[in-house]
Amino acid sequence: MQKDTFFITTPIYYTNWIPHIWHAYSSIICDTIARYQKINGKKVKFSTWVDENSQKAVLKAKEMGMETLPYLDMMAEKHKAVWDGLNIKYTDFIRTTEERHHKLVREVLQKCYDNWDIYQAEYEWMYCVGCEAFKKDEDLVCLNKTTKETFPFSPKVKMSENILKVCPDHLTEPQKIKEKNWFFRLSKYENFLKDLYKKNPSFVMPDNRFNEVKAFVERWLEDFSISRETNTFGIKLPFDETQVTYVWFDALFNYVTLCKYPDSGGNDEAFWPADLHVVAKDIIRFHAIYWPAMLESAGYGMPKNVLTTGYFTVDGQKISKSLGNVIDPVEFSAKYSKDLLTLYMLSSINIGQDWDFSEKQAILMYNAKLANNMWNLVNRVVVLALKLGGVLEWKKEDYSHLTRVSDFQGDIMKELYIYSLDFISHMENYNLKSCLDSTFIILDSLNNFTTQKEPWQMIKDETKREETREVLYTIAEWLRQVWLALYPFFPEKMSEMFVKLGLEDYQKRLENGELEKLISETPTFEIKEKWENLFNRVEI
Ligand code: ME8
Repeated sequence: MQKDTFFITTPIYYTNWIPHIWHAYSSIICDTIARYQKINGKKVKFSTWVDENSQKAVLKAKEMGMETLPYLDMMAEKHKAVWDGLNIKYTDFIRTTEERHHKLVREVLQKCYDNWDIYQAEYEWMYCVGCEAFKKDEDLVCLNKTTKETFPFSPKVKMSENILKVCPDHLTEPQKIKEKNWFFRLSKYENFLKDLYKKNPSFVMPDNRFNEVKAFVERWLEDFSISRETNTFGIKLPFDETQVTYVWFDALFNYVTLCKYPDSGGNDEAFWPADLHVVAKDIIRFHAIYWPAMLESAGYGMPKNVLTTGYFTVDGQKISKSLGNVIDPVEFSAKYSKDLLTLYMLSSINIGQDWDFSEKQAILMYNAKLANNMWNLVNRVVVLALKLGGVLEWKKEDYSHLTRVSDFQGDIMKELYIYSLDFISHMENYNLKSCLDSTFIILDSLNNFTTQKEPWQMIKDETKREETREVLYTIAEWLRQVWLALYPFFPEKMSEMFVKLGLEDYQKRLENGELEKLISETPTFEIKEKWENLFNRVEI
């Protein structure tokens, strides 16, 4: 039986800085998918917010001369302001310093401990605070301090004051740590993981990332430390209060806290297992290897899919504060529009690819696809419909060949029918780029259809009034279908257009999960006046 719930999660973001454009990418993907599931009738839980028990945040607070907790309060609000500023419609928010999360993590740690999956051992390792992860030589690169060049590490390279062994992402030397810690017996779960991957061929998406995960598990799984002796900030282990939980062990369980102890005070356990975790490639091992093993140990079911995004650069350069190319997503969307940001992010690349963020490309794409392709067509229909009194009515007998798509006549109907089916399948597979691509192809076809039919000529001929109405109805009806499809991407603009078409209750009905019903209706359109441009061209 199909579940009537859908639980989607963003990573919970570190609070050593305010979310930037790349964090917005993950959140916009989740927002679009969550909105689609909701209009499609599912009960949706969409969670996000902050990962607070990290050393990075403690160090950052210190650097700013603040106590840790007030610093975290301040940052949590700043993060929330970003998501609200972008109209990300999350349903659940979590801070990992919350009591409910401490409670859950201590419960699951105890379960894993009772399950003989946690043991004590002494180790000496390298730790990168930037990644909040343990590192081995093979995870590091060499950095020439003078030239700032990096090159692969090998035991033959002689380290010196000038040649350092650093984390490839943060270009900092990892700390050397020697501690007596508690370890999670990951090695015990090797067969379990292999089996899980075999039974769920799309557990990690896209395939190339899944192959990397499988290859990693194939090589060797090592137990990992789940506690820290020297840190004091974090969740104390229930079986050894002198140590705090390693930030990743705690952070991953945020997804379960949200179901077991939801903010509403009730119980959302029906939402577990999660349907989709959206993460970037930097944290795929945590989500696809550690996480299922930890869940299995604690007695929870497995998430359905992990969707992995690539990494992006800005104008060809790695994003960094020192280069000054960090983009604030709220500022960016205020300068242009949220639609421009969404369109560019979701239709430039397939999810999973690395890419380069370019403001110029974003503008060009918006102008071509929304300002020209879509808006010109809308404007044509509106102007011509007004000349016929503004009402385009569904005439059951006369138009039966038009929207009863199974009886389609002519190429445009066939194409539209295939589009509808493809769109759903792309959405269900989280291929957001394909959803948008196929939509813009359909809009091209509708534009061609309009040019061929020339309703602006037809309208001049009294004897062709009915035919003109029929052509305009076809275009308007298919614009309606396209807008229903695009609603999860551009909810405000689509709602506005529905209202202008005389479909006042559409937003409400969509939010009630009536997408399917709306698709099959054949409403009357009532255009009252000329529309102001909703997709103005942006000058570069
Ligand atoms: O890793 N390109 O938090 P984080 C695309 N707290 N996406 C990027 C990116 C880039 N250059 N850089 C970051 C953490 N991201 C942990 C997660 S979850 C239980 C704990 C996005 O603040 C991407 O989604 O470092 C990545 O997974 C996330 O930000 C990491 O955010």
